[in-house]
Amino acid sequence: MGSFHASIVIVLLGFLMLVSVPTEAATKKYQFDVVVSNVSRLCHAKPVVTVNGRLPGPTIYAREGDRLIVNVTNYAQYNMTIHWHGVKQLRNGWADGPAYVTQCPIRSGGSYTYHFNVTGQRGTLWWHAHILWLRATVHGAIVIMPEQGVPYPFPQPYQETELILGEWWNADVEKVEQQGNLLGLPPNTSDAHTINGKPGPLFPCPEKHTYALEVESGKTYLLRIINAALNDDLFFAIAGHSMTVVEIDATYCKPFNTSALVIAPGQTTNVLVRADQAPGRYFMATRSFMDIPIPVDNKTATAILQYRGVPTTVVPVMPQLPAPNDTSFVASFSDQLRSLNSPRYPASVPLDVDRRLFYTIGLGVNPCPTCLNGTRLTASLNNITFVLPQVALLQAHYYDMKGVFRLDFPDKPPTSFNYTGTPLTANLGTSLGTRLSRIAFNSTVELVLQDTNLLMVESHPFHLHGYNFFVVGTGIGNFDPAKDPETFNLIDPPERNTVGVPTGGWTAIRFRADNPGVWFMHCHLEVHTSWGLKMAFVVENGDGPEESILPPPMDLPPC
Ligand SMILES: *[C@@H]1O[C@H](CO)[C@@H](O)[C@H](O)[C@H]1NC(C)=O
Ligand SMILES: *[C@@H]1O[C@H](CO)[C@@H](O)[C@H](O)[C@H]1NC(C)=O
Ligand SMILES: *[C@@H]1O[C@H](CO)[C@@H](O)[C@H](O)[C@H]1NC(C)=O
Ligand SMILES: *[C@@H]1O[C@H](CO)[C@@H](O)[C@H](O)[C@H]1NC(C)=O
Ligand SMILES: *[C@@H]1O[C@H](CO)[C@@H](O)[C@H](O)[C@H]1NC(C)=O
Ligand SMILES: *[C@@H]1O[C@H](CO)[C@@H](O)[C@H](O)[C@H]1NC(C)=O
Ligand SMILES: *[C@@H]1O[C@H](CO)[C@@H](O)[C@H](O)[C@H]1NC(C)=O
Ligand SMILES: *[C@@H]1O[C@H](CO)[C@@H](O)[C@H](O)[C@H]1NC(C)=O
Ligand SMILES: *[C@@H]1O[C@H](CO)[C@@H](O)[C@H](O)[C@H]1NC(C)=O
Ligand SMILES: *[C@@H]1O[C@H](CO)[C@@H](O)[C@H](O)[C@H]1NC(C)=O
Ligand SMILES: *[C@@H]1O[C@H](CO)[C@@H](O)[C@H](O)[C@H]1NC(C)=O
Ligand SMILES: *[C@@H]1O[C@H](CO)[C@@H](O)[C@H](O)[C@H]1NC(C)=O
Ligand SMILES: [Cu+2]
Repeated sequence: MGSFHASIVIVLLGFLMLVSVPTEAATKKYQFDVVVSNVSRLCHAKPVVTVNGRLPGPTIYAREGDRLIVNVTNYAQYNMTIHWHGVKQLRNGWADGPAYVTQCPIRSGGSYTYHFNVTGQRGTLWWHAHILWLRATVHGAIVIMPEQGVPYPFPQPYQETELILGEWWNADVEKVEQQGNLLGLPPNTSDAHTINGKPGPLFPCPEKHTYALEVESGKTYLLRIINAALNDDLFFAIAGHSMTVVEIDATYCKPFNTSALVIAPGQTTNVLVRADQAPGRYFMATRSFMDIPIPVDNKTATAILQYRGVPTTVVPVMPQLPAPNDTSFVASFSDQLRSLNSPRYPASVPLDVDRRLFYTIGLGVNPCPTCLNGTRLTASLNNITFVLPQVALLQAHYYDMKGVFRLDFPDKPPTSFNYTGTPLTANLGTSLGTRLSRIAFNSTVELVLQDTNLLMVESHPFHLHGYNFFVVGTGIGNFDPAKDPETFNLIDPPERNTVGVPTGGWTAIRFRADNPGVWFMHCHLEVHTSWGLKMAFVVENGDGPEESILPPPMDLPPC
């Protein structure tokens, strides 16, 4: 079924007017078969979990207002769930996907059909597995076009394409995760980065797996860039070509030109690129950003911007990426991000705050008698290492099941200290718990995420499910509640679903809690998520008929 929009041409006093009348939303159906496929990269062939045998998986194309029906059938040996990253899932947490948060997993041999509507959103998002480390190979793009007849608020590109940045391990990624957990140490870093699943020709392998984008001289292209890496913030640049950033996390932003960009796991960035250089071959390249001395995959993945007609024997030009530890590039790039805030796409920033939250991000060390050092690395928010339950939190909330979680997640850390002062390396234990924070329906929330020097400082991309939020402020050092709010941008702050908290700094976000449900919030570095850097909000129902959680679907997987 196509999208039903009647275009009525009215000839009036010699003026030709095109009026687009939306009539009915379209329904788009997808079949996702979770299968194990033999994939070969970097001279290594291995069985990996994929959707429909593809890496990256299929792109979901939708139009704002569409209904999506995705039947996920699990033929793999692992339990599976799929998260539609950035889709707001209004009243519909049942389709959100994080395992043991909004649903129990789809077991091997089972199916679950995700039903959701794309309401009031357009742009680039993505989907990924939300269980274990399986999103390393189970991910793909979601492209939401504006409603029929509604143009982009930037020049119409000649063509558009998705660029999915990823990470590849030669070993089985679940073995890597398990080994880290057994030892209590950080798991092995990846062996390569990839662009659309391919590492590019800089890797010494006979099979050259390279993505190439053919362009025509003088034309403009829209690149939808997605960071699907598990653990790495990434820089991205194209040799010789400037990029105009026009959208982040499926919200339009004020356009600006840049020679490179930084993108954290979970984020998306749309850029316009004009093929305005001498016809040739230009590398698009991506490499990690890491501004503390810990092991990281520092290898560069490349793809090729190929001008039509240029022989493929021409050696491509390499772009200049920022230095791997270029914190100031990241700060100034982030500083340029502003919501478009136009009459059609206003930035509805909450100006008054009903609920103020202050969460410290900490790394830690807990006892582990079976681990190599007798300890395991851990992570916490307000000193709580989140423990996933055996049944899903949303069901426990909806059916009022007792004993699954507590609603006493603290609004501030148990003790205040010099958060980003000298490294604290003693007394690094945390308390374990399944503790959630209750938020009143439609209240406005301000959350300050404060990095700490417990063990060490590090940057963390935080993702909130069920909402977009406004990034009203950020800074280095300790957040000062007396002074810092004066500097908040409440006019056109960037609106997104994943934001980086800088190394040894803080980030303040605001959102209106108008979507009832149980919503996960976590660091999008999978290594930290598995160490417990996560929590969930319980947003209560409102009083109105359209202000409560929808009933669960019949095929919701049981625990
Ligand atoms: C996987 O592919 C490699 C080469 O591409 C091949 O050598 C190997 O036999 C395949 N394994 C399976 C289980 O099909
Ligand atoms: C989902 O797909 C599986 C496998 O094809 C099929 O058995 C099942 O009936 C489908 N579910 C729905 C609701 O269509
Ligand atoms: C999606 O929208 C349709 C109306 O177009 C509605 O019937 C359906 O309940 C909605 N589904 C969800 C999950 O919100
Ligand atoms: C992790 O790396 C170490 C050192 O290179 C290696 O011995 C080990 O086998 C790797 N672990 C996995 C699960 O691949
Ligand atoms: C970006 O650069 C192009 C020329 O390369 C220029 O036409 C355009 O105005 C610039 N856009 C912004 C937002 O600065
Ligand atoms: C990348 O990391 C490896 C191992 O940590 C190191 O030996 C190498 O010098 C690094 N390469 C670059 C270009 O920084
Ligand atoms: C970044 O790394 C370079 C090379 O390793 C080093 O010389 C420089 O001091 C580092 N800069 C910062 C700000 O840490
Ligand atoms: C754990 O032990 C290893 C090897 O014995 C050592 O290199 C590492 O620093 C220790 N890590 C911690 C967190 O204590
Ligand atoms: C916090 O620690 C930093 C660095 O160790 C120090 O410069 C600063 O004065 C301390 N702040 C407070 C309030 O003690
Ligand atoms: C965190 O909790 C543990 C266990 O209760 C405690 O030992 C530690 O002092 C706490 N740390 C902080 C920074 O509050
Ligand atoms: C939420 O509160 C705002 C501001 O008071 C109000 O405009 C809006 O109608 C409320 N929304 C709902 C769904 O109650
Ligand atoms: C798969 O999920 C089910 C339901 O939660 C659970 O009982 C089972 O232990 C899980 N299997 C594995 C291998 O984790
Ligand atoms: Cu993190």
